[in-house]
Amino acid sequence: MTAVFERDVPSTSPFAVRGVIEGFYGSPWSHAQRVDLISFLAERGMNTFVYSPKDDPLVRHDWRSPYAGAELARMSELIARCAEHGMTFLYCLSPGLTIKYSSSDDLRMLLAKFAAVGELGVTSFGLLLDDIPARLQHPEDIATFSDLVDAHQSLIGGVFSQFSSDTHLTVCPTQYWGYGTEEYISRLGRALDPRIDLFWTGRAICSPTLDLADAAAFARSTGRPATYWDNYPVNDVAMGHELHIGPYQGRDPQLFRFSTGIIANGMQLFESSKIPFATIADYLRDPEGYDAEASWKQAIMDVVGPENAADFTVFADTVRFSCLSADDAPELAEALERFTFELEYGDRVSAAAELVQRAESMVQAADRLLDGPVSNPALIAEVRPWLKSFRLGSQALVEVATLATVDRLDTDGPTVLRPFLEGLRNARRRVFGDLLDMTLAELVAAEGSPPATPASASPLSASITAKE
Ligand code: LTM
Repeated sequence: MTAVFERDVPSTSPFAVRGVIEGFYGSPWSHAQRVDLISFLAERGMNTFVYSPKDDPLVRHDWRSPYAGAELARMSELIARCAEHGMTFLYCLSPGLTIKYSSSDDLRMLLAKFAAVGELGVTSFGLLLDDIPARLQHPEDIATFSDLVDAHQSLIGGVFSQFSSDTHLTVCPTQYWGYGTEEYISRLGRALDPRIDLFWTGRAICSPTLDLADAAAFARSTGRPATYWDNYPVNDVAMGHELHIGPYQGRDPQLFRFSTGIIANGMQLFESSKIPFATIADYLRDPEGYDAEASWKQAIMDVVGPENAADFTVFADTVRFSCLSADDAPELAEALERFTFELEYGDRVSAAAELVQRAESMVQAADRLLDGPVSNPALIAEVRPWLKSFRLGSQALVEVATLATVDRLDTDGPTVLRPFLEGLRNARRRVFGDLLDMTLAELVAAEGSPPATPASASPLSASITAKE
């Protein structure tokens, strides 16, 4: 890609921990992407890369197996790259699916794996106990421990007691979201050495807001400030049809008062993740001065490249939905509200002309991004399915406005618009969200409309399948 980051990065931030976690389910990032990410984050004042791909067998299912050969060499290089940039490489293991808490062999193997990575120069480790059985499973564990908290206290204590004083441990508890005052987390927090940090995702797994009062409650209840594992922009598992490229928002500007910092979980879509990552870096550098929209505009410029930034922004404004934003397509929503009102009470023809113009420019933006040339082809390849839905939806809007111009929306709308609605639904990509679906569904379902004549059927609707 050609975009270059040229702004000055102030070295001060009120957050001690500022970074990204590769902590999603799905295909892990490639080695080259990780190397690229480390400099991308460092340039923006981030200081931590957390290595914890859920589907890297050596992190989770095969946590006991050592690194060797090419995998060892790649791990060494990542660690060296982080060191070059003054960044912390936080290496995590997720043994909770198969570990026997009462087994001294398992504890020994866990320590051996951490020690082997430690020999490569790592001094920050993570013990991740998220997404594992919430009850003890092995009969020996049930006989040894009173409950999961007891077992976790023993495991974490057993690991931490073997660490040297310059080695740092962060734990992801099994209950990693909520009020922070629930029994598991408060008991575990009170039992652990205060030097151990705890990951916490906020009120929810994917939290719309991170509030100061919640952060204070967590700190009071667990005896330490939270290290936020912020599940944004991650879009794994059931969120796979969403594209999370909107700006970071909903985080209290004074969160640093009760937290060590924020680690953002990425999407498998690596290039796309850089847009929200850049805004997260801006928030972390200066949370009180952070302007989400200005930061987003700059992030798009940096990641997409100036040549395609305007087109991309038109598209990106229609895929804003995420746990951080209930709005799918704010600008278009406003335009459609105006159009609908004018159709009923105002100047139908000029309202329709305005919508035709907007929708046609959306189609043109989609065409330019889909057909290229573009500055960041890897990014466009990742978002291509969403771009195709964006183009299809924009074409549908051209049809809506064109039919409105000749006052044939009620009569011809159902036949002309049905293929668009079906095409968008079949594509299963969240673009425009409910906004366009509801608009089209209403028009398609309009009662008493005679079938469209061949003359009024749009050539666009006939070409939908071909274009796909
Ligand atoms: O959030 C945590 C602590 N664990 C997992 C993540 O690995 C996953 O990426 C996110 C989003 O699905 N949810 C989790 O529960």
